[in-house]
Amino acid sequence: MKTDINEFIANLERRTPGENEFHQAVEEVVESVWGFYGKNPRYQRAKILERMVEPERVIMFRVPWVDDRGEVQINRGYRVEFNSALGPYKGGLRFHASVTLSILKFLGFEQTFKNSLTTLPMGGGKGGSDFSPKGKTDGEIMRFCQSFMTELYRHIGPNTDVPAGDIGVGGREIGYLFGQYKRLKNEFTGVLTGKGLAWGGSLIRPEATGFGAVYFAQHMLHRLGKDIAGQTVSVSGFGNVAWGAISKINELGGKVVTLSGPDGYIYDKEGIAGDKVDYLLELRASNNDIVEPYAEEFGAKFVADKRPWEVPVDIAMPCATENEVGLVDAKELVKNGCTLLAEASNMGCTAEAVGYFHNTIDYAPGKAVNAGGVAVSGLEMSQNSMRINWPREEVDARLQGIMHDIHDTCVNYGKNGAKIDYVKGANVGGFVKVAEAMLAQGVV
Ligand code: 2IT
Repeated sequence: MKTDINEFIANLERRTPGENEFHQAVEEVVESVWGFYGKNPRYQRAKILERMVEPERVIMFRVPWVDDRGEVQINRGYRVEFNSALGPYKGGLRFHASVTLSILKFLGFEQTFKNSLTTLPMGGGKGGSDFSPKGKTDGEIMRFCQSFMTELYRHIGPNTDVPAGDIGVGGREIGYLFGQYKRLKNEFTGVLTGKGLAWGGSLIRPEATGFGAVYFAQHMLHRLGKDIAGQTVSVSGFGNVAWGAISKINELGGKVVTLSGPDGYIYDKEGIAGDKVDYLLELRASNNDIVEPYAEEFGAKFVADKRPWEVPVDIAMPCATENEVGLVDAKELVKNGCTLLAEASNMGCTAEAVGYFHNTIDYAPGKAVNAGGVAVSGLEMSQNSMRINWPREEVDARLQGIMHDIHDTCVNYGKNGAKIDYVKGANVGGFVKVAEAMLAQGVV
């Protein structure tokens, strides 16, 4: 090949200085597909990879709003429309103080391959704002969402770009965003997913990311002749993804012993079940973004300013945010007997941690494990187009089928002796369809 991999990465870094999360996400994919790319002159001639790392469009805008004291606040809004080879741009909106263009570009880039893996007709996109819902009132959140949508509405649409939730954007925020879109366009349409059940939402969408992640982990375990029943699991985060994963793990007979927040982690050796799972919804609705109240409510142990990976478990499922498992955490997990890590957060492990898992335990990346969320978003779009609502069993059966097929794709492209390289499997499996579609659609 004319360009070597180091040159490719060096070019990327030169063109996108300081975008560290984006570089991390691209490097992982490029390393996985480079061999395959090298054997396909058709792809090289069409500069498929070079085009894939350049978003089709990036929109950045001012979001002014007035807080409860009457003071004017200014945030920055974004939508990265990354790749539309397979369908309308699709991906969540993240509202969090840490949001930068680099983070949204890494998420939009990953989303393209994840959406391809679902087999549903969705391109990749991501957006959000550095607005933090922490400590805000419902009224402030509504006014922020309305101002955000007052600019975003002109760029999106049910056949163009269909946002959904991510960190800091749940049912409440989707409601406010949808209301403003409907008012501005005078159109009731499936422009967002994660909607309320009474107004176009799909059953299972709130649970889908967590349920799908556990279905995927079960497939990994079954391949090894194991099952999640009877296993102890550590989970990070306490939001929507953690909630769905914990519910499904309990249903299948596993036990979850940890949760975490920006303030630290809780260890509940009895297991997080029953009322304790419902309590997570209250914690999220409080807008405080701390997990410690769980320990007070249920008499569990709280460990300040630490991550839950020091707790000995059989399985780890990060459900919070990027780079939440580093090399030290990875070594600690393996040393304490953990044999499987299924990443429900996007890029939950650092590149060093992923490298360490490669030679030790079974590890699967977020773009495969957490694809159930966007998959059910895709099913919500189908239901909206048909103007019908499928029953719970139908959506769940489709979700299970999709997770099964994603696991098969990873096994198919990721064979590495007796082990499966899930990183390679997910990246190559996701890449092939996008590459073929881009090739067919010409130089656009
Ligand atoms: O990271 C993700 O896949 C999501 N936040 C869900 C995106 C979606 O469109 O449902």
